[in-house]
Amino acid sequence: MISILKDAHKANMYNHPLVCNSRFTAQFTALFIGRLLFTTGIMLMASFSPAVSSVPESKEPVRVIINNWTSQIVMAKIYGKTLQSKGYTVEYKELTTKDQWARLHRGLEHVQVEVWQGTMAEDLQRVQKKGQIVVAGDHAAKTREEWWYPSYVEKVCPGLPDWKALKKCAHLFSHSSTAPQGRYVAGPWEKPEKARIRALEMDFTVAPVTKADDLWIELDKSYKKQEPIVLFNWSPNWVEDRFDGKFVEFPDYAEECENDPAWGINPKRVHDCGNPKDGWLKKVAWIKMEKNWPCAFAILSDMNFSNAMISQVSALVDADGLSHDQAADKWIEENQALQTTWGNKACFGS
Ligand code: TMO
Repeated sequence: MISILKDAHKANMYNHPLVCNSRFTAQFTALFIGRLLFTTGIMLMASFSPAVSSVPESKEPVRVIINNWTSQIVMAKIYGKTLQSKGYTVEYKELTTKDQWARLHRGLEHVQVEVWQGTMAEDLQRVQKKGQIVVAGDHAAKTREEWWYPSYVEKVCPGLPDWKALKKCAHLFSHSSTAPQGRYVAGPWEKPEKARIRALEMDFTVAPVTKADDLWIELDKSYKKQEPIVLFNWSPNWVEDRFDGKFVEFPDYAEECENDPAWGINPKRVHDCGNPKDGWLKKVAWIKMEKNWPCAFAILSDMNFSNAMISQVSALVDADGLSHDQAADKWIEENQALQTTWGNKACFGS
């Protein structure tokens, strides 16, 4: 069969089947149909190949920032694995939320999938002014980062979640590390907590942990003994699915609260308010990303997590014990239909 086709092909070079119809043989008919299919194939490929073959647009690694709390790490991996499935080279870089900005600005890192208003708004605004980073859209999730307590605390401190009740009960939260003052267990992210405590004249000392996991260890210890504890927490997070508790209600957030001492209940100090209650959650990229890797940038732009989705990915790790990679793989496996819609236009042509 192969030799017949070869011969037919040779003959065809001189006797085009369309011209020499009188000498048509079965061989030529077969060849003609074959050619037709082949040509159609080529034409189809030609019309798609520029977009397909250009992804990945470059072999240069796309560098994805890994911070230090679960949902961010899992979502960074979901993003990275999505790129890898399209042939991109992906590198991860562990950085604190403080250190990430200068590197994004210089293009040493390219993507941060979870920028929270409560902890990062000021830094984002500051670097955005320098023009080297862009926001690749917001997630649907509404965020909150605030002091939080398990519900049983309300029994011994009536009036919660109002902050004035907490202020009155400060002594109940006293701990060997802070006695006689109440202990506020803070996260490892820089926040003006001391300034708030001072502005609201609360009898608390900030006791920061060095990594997010330690927050849950402290919560667990107190929970088992049903001892009062107030700690930094955020939403969406797995904690709200597995523990019954509430955020403390401080005076409502306003931008002036951060820079105008006259604003708010303490006329002499800033930070006499709580964090935003329905904060944004943004995806941020290096300015040249869209040009260098349009498909990867489009995937980032389309990636959109709701509150429930974020709690779920963090619970896979913090409650169910999967590794970050396992959680990302599991999420991708269960959400393939959604994942394949990301970046479609830029990745496949239109
Ligand atoms: C940035 N974080 C979600 C830990 O508050």
